[in-house]
Amino acid sequence: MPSAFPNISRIPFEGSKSKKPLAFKHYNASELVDGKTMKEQLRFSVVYWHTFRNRLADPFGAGTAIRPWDDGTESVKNAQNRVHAAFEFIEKLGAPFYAFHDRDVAPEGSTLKQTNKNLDAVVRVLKEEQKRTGIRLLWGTACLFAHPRYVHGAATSCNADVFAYAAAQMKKAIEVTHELGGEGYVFWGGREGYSTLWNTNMKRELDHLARFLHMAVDYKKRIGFKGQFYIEPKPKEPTKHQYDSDAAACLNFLREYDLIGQLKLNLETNHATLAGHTMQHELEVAAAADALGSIDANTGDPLLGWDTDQFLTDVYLTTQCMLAILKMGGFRTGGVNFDAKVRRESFEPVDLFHAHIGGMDAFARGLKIAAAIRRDGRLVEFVKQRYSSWDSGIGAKIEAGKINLRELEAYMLKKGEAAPNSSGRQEFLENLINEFI
Ligand code: XLS
Ligand code: NI
Ligand code: NI
Repeated sequence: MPSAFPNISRIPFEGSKSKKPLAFKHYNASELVDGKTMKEQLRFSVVYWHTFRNRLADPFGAGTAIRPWDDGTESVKNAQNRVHAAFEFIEKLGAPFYAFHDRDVAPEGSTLKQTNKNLDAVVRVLKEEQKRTGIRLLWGTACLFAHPRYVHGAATSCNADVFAYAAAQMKKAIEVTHELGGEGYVFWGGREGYSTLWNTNMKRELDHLARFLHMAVDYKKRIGFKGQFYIEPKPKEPTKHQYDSDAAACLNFLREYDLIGQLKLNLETNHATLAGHTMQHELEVAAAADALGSIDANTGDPLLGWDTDQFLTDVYLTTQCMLAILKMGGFRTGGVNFDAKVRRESFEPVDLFHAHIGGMDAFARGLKIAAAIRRDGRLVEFVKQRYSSWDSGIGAKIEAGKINLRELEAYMLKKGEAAPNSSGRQEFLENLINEFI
């Protein structure tokens, strides 16, 4: 097969003084930060769907992407050829991982049997390429939202046969992920939600979603798949309301249906925005429940109303992400997965490199800045001091559950008034963070 990117060689690290566009200025894979190499800390992953399948259409116009290696057909042969282009790209970029939906890598056939056969034919090539390059699968997933059969959802469809089809498709996708040594498997609730409550039995749909996930957990154990399961919150798009709307809603759902501990969260920056939260908020919520698993890195556009999934280049945001990741002791099974696409106007193959290089450099800076903030210690110390009234005296007694309402009343009646508050020092802290950026 001819090279898909003949004029591009392996992207080197050149340092911050470099003016070469196809070089890393900050991501130096082998450099140690906080005891691990950048490669180990960041665990970058390239997504198959946006990077190799997205035609760059928008709601107002056709796709613009020029992808010379792709013949534009839905044949298995074309899908197999595309694998070579994908691995050439990921290898030249130097990302250690990739992620896919079953239908990104192989075309749908006219029956489930034929579809599974198509998938197997492409998985063979993926396996060969993983072996040749050492690139690994961060996570796999099933596309349970694109085909018209999923118009009313998959696990939450009103049509029981659709649930059965989705279950069979998911079973196969878990098997394939397992076969490829995948480190995880993601459940993003594509159309698991509603567009109007007039036609929806919400309780029944949620029960079905839980049943679906329990089946997945059981099957995972049965086949000995050791990868991490993740649930990916998103509040809307494509449905008006998605059941997995944000980190808190996901955790509540997992607890209610006795699934907590079985799934961690895969948090996407732009989904946090869509939910009306910050990514920092979502990260904190997940980490507090020991459920922070992986990150889908991207961003929306403040002036556009749809899920643009642009590459994340905001160093302030990557710093917040990496602070949360370092705080929990680093990624275990997850990574920084670029669930992002180039813009419609950036249609040449080389733009895929510019986009990923920018994202990787932004996260490398975020990592280095976050590590420096932690080494400096002032931020952590400030927060620690802010809560020091809980470390002894009345605070310690409340935390330990050693005091009741009557005793608290007696304490305050004697004291007369609460101790004075200290300033929250928000501006001081913002300035402190900017010292490092
Ligand atoms: C869509 C989601 C999707 C998941 C994988 O908004 O981000 O791409 O990451 O199904
Ligand atoms: Ni998304
Ligand atoms: Ni995503």
